[in-house]
Amino acid sequence: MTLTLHHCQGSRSFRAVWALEEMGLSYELVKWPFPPRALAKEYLAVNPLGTVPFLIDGPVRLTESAAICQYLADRHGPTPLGVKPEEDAYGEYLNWLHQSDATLTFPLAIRLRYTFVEPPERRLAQAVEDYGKFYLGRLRWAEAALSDGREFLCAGRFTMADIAIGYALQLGTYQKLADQFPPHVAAYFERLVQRPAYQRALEK
Ligand SMILES: N[C@@H](CCC(=O)N[C@@H](CS)C(=O)NCC(=O)O)C(=O)O
Repeated sequence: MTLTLHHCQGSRSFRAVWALEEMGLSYELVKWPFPPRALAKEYLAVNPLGTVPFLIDGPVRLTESAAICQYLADRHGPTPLGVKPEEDAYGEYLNWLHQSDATLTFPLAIRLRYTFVEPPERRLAQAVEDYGKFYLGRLRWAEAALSDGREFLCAGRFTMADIAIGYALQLGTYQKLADQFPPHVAAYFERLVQRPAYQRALEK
């Protein structure tokens, strides 16, 4: 059964592309202009939410990027990219996966909306400034974890948690906030972007 991923360049669906590339799975990539809701209304017939990512795996449909990472590891493994409930790092792993979108990408999505998606007369400089600070403040959890010298976030290896958080850092970079990343976070992101699968995902 073929995995099909609906994707927009630079969006959260990058998490899924990166995860698929790290795992070496074969998949069909369907690309849409951003935001598809406005620029490709026929996409609403595929995913009524109008959002990406949208992963199709037989009868299974997923719309959440961090859940897709977890699903791919658990359903299409075995792979060291997943962390099992039996492992000590399991709780930490789940927390990173959820933190990546609910805590870190969320303020950037508001920022993006008021810098780029809305028409010029509805753009809000105050929201851009406030949500940029909000995001940077929320990097303190990752900064504290990484300051003990660890290479990756949890379990002593590269996992889906690094993909999920890595994209939240990539999006901050796209929004020109990288020069304000705390030092351990900045060095960690530099390590992530060296990965061949990250580079392949960017090319896709
Ligand atoms: N929590 C979801 C959010 C999905 C989402 O909002 N994706 C954005 C792209 S980054 C989108 O499709 N926005 C277009 C829209 O809302 O119309 C996830 O992690 O995948």
